[in-house]
Amino acid sequence: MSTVSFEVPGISCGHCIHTIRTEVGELEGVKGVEASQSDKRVTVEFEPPATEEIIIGLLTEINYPPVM
Ligand SMILES: [Cu+2]
Repeated sequence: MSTVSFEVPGISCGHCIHTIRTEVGELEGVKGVEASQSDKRVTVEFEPPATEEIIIGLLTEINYPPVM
């Protein structure tokens, strides 16, 4: 199991949190998603076949690109 944490400046409200949790949570291999509105961070616990690159790609696709 791996954990990765991203800064996502586009998080502005509870709807963003809900969208991110739902979309990232549906990725195969993702075991947990935490998204925080106050510090604009997304933390994901995952295992294969999910990868950091796939998670970044999905966040970018749904218009919440992480800042690395
Ligand atoms: Cu929002």
